[in-house]
Amino acid sequence: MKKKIHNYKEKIVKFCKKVKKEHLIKKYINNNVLFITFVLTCLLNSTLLRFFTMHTLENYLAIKPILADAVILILVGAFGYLIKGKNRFIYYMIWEIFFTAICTINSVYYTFYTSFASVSMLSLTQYITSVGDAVVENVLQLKDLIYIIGPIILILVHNKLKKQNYYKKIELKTERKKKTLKTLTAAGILAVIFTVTLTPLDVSRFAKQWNREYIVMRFGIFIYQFNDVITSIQPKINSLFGYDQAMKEFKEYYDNVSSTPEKTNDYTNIFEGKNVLVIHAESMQNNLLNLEFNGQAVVPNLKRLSEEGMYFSNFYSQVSVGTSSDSELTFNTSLMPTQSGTAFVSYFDRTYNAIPKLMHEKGYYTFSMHANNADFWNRRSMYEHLGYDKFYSKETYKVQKEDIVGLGLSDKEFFKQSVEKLKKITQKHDKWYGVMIMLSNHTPFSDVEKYGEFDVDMKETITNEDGTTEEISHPYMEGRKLGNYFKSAHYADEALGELFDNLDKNGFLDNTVVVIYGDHDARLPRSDYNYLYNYNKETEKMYDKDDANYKEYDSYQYELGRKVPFIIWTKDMKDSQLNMEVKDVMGMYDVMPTLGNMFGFYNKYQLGHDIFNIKSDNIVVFPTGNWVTNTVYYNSQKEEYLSLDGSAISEEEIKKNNEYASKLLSVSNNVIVYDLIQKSKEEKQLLNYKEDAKK
Ligand code: GP9
Ligand code: MN
Repeated sequence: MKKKIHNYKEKIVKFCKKVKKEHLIKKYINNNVLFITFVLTCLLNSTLLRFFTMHTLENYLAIKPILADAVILILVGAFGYLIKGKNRFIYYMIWEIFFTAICTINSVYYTFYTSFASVSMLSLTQYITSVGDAVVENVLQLKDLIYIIGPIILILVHNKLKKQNYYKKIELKTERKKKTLKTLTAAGILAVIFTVTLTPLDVSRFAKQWNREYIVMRFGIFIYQFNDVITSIQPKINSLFGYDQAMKEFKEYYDNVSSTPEKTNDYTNIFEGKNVLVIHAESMQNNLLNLEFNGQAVVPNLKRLSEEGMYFSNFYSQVSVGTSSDSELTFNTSLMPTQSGTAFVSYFDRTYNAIPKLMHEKGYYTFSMHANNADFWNRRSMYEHLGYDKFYSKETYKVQKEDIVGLGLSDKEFFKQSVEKLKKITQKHDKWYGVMIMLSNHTPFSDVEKYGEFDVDMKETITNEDGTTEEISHPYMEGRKLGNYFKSAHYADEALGELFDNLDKNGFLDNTVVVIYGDHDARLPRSDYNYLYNYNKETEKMYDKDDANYKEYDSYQYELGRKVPFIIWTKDMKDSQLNMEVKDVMGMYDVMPTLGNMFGFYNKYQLGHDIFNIKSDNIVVFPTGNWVTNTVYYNSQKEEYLSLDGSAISEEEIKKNNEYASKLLSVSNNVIVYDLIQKSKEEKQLLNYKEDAKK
């Protein structure tokens, strides 16, 4: 082995000496001027693009995107060697223009949308007009025209080469093939180097494609654009096959469902006409509500709201890989996340019967506020299809460096600025439905210094030998991810408290129903929960597994512990009959039917139920095929269940619920992938038209 390495070393040293002695680099440059010019000018353009869009030095000189762009350019450039005479220049010129166009379009698009261009959006006329306007507005900006420098240099070099008779001296056929192969090998080697530098996060973000800045920064603009084309086409391909079967299943499922609500209950229309403020509480878990450290509640404000309002204490989020966006999808449409891709990114252009759309139809001004990039989870596009009148995204907020916590603008500052926006909204609109999406309490919960003081320790007063007392601390949760999460959640809760004070001060709570949901669990390590529940302050360690005090937080408890809070609150609810805790199991897909009954809107295609109709018969289905009822949690991968009340469950019931779950998931997926709400509308219109024609 050692000898082998030694041999390699010798060979490399020999090769380097040869390169130096025979001036091989100089010779290579002289013989490959056109190829080199093509690669370097395109590389210059893609680097300039990153410079003018993402601005920081670290960004535009980052090696990974340069490497990725180089792989693509060398790959494309290699085939140029197969071409003879001046046609070789034409080949490079066509590609040069193509790559320049990609840079220019993205540069213009970025100025307008602070994100990179996506084919899926350009293919929609509404975007063409707005991007068209953007082109006109920005056409005079030098930074968008600078990329022309690439083709100009290539033309200049070509003219010079022509004079030097370069094209007449072009290589023989066998030589040309050899050069192509060698260049392809070089591209291959670079591609391998690039691939080994990728992290799992890079790969997962690449697959999802929505975090465009991130992808451009890791994979370069050319691979980004290629991936964008593929991910934009994929949903169209998915929906090409299986349509008839999907429509059949859809009709069977919904044929017996009425187009108007069938049942009324004590809560029908109780909130009709009131304003609505929905708060999307990032990563807020239900188990926080009953947690204290040294007598201090982790989330005192949320706890108070749950005690004053309608509190659904057995509530689950039903997200898949689309996390925040999936919870928004299910909240708003009562449909489940898609089986592949995410609805917000891959299927944003479908027809949805969504809460904002239905509230808009009832005369409400509908909006969403979120101080993050508008393209995060493709919200900018999806929101139009959900029926929001306006999206107040990061562009509309003042984001100062000192106000940043975690992913972006702190929740405290976000709420402060949002209330100012609300003041303006209420001047123009008497009825509104608004959503505020929080951000600070987002994984990895590591911005600990910014969360403020909240000790996650065990304090103890001890008496010393001399009779004096002192307080000591066992900082058992400090420095752990779960401990940091508590601090982060405490911060977010404080922000919520400030928001309510501010809303109240401005009279916004008098005629408003506040709806709060945790969007999904915080995906924390189970081992941290075991530590939390099994810490022994005497030994400053966990109890042994065989200790009587040891309580294992097992995988089922973990699953059940992923519950999130769901609260419906009004200022005057505290002393009313509406102040209650609903303990029946409930999922995010039950929100739309439940709120619909209260506010007077209805969606025939909702998959969940009004909790006040279904009550204890409810079943919550997860995208994995798992499901939970009041009495059983079923894990479909392991094909095993946990009885929640000690009672036995029959095989028959498991089978029935499994069939229910798989049908529901299949119908939901088909509705989205094949755009069946829209298609069935069109079918009905056609039928009516035919009948009218007969008359
Ligand atoms: C992004 C925020 C977080 O804007 O909503 O998304 P998540 O990572 O939770 O899906
Ligand atoms: Mn989220």
